[in-house]
Amino acid sequence: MTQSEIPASFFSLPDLYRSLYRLRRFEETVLDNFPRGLFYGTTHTYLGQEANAVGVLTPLQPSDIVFSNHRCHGHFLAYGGDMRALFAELMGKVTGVCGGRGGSQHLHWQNFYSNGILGGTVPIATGMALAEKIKGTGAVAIVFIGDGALGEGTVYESLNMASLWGAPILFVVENNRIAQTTPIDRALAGDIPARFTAFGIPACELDTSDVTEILPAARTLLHEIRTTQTPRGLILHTCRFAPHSKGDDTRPEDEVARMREMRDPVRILESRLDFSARLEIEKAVDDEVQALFEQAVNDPTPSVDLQSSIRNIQYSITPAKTATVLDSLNSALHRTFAADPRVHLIGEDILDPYGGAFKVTRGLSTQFPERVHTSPIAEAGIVGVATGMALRGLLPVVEIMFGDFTTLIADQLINHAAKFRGMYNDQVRVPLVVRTPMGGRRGYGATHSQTLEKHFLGAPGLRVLAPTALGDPGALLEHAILHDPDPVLFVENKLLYLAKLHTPDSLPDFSLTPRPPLPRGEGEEGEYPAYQLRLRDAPPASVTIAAYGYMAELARQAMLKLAYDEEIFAELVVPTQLSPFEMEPVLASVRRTGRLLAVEEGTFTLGWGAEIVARAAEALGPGLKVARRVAAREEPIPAARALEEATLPGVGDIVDAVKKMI
Ligand SMILES: Cc1ncc(C[n+]2csc(CCOP(=O)(O)OP(=O)(O)O)c2C)c(N)n1
Repeated sequence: MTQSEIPASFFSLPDLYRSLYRLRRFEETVLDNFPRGLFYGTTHTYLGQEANAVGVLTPLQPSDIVFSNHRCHGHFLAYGGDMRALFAELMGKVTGVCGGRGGSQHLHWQNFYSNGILGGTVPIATGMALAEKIKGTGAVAIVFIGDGALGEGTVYESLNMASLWGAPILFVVENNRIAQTTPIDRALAGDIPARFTAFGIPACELDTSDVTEILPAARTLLHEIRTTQTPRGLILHTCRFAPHSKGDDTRPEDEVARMREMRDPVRILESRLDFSARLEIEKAVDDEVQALFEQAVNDPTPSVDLQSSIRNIQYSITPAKTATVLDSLNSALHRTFAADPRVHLIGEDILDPYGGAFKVTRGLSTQFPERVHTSPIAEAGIVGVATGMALRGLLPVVEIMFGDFTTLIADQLINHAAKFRGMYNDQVRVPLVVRTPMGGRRGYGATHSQTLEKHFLGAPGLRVLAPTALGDPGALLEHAILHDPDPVLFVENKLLYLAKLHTPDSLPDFSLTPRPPLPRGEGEEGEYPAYQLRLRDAPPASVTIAAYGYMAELARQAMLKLAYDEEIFAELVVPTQLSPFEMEPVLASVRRTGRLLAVEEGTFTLGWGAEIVARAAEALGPGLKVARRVAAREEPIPAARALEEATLPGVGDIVDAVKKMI
């Protein structure tokens, strides 16, 4: 449909004026009252840009999705969000859009989302659009960004994937020519439409504050997206009338005054309305805004009984049936794909016959070609896309080819996926699993050998799991994909892939106690398991070793050496859930032994070991006689075998550390 085909009756001027004026009065009320201390935190007002939100969002359909940014109030209200709830959210009230947990930048209601991390929202919205396409709902996604966000790499990863994969999404760039205090000519090279053209995405550019020009253009684009199931861009050159936030406007006053004179969306429409009708609208809106503001002022604040947004979940151990950790993981992926059509896999080089860098995904693209998506090299982008899919009801699994590249996805995991459940007041779930191989000892050198999971431990809302050769690591993965409601970082040690699975029968020297899956009581949820290994028929242990992943294998070898060479007996505790961390299995053992050695392959400073030693000291006081840590030396991991061995902790280091403690 072309613009000329849109019936004039599609919009009514008084309705549009009312919408614009509501946004205007809301933001003015916020700015006027900020100095009174009624609002908490910060705010980014939409003054001057109202025509964009009203123009773009008026033609929306109920199932369509909107992902907004820090400057989200206008988008939220134009979407149909409740004004009292928005006032209340800004005041930190329990009646707020997210119960006061989100604040000005973090809103979620119906199909509206916003986040204050620039650029990172774009792959998520792209993933949401793809999820709706996969589900066949006909819904489209709209993502709003400013000109400043065009500096973020994830935006281009998203344009690439949206174009490649035909995402039904509208990218709206609101170019107010300034990012906080930085003018566009200091921050943006080239021109904006060319950015869309480069990715084969048709884009429309408008330099207007007239909502009656923006609305038909947006409507046409949305119609095209809906019918072609491909993305579009909309570049809106616009004007910001107020400071970036509250008192931080660095622009000359006359420049802003000129904008107000020439480009005020409210005044542009005002002149086309009958005077008395306009006054009537304004009076009604003024009264409404004032009443809603006062109601919000009187609303209660939330109680301080903050609950953790992450809940522990129940896990049942399926008996190991396969030979190696790799087989176990691979067959688990096949099982999850067969069990649930919502499971999708995204990653680099995961198609058969290659089947992924470590072959964990082998066979999946052959058996489930529609649900295995080989991706561009865009780690942050694909985790964002998967997060969007998870938010919209799919069960995405991402493979990050090497764990070293998790530095690239840290923002997506920590600032987006892991936050949404808590930040949006428990209204959403992000059932996303990111799998990645970590670890050295293969001579891959400094950028393909690291153990980096410590950087993700303790991130609220994120679960970090590390499978071991004990039990069935595939069952762990299967549970994470199908049943865990929260984002999971699943850390697979490379050397474990070819390790044979242990069962109680295959460890003749040891007694293996898988910690029972914990329903702690009726309706209560448990944890992923921790295992405990003791030498059979040995005297009481005098030291507890805590280790996970491949280091648990080395610790097991060290236990044998210590017993046969030194007559020192140890107990080994092997958790599979590293974060949030459940100390009790470690404490139970240290209560018997009084000594704790924590072993990890990552570097020493601020590692997992530091955390559990500190927790043991807090919990046990003098009951903990001595503690030590074994970890990697703090240097880039060398490639040469002997040098790499000297850098990473080995059996000898564990034996030496235990001997020093006894
Ligand atoms: C990743 C990230 N970097 C920096 C910031 C801090 N910040 C918040 S808004 C902003 C300016 C954004 O400019 P633009 O994208 O043009 O949007 P506008 O504020 O003009 O609407 C900055 C730098 C942020 N929130 N997120």
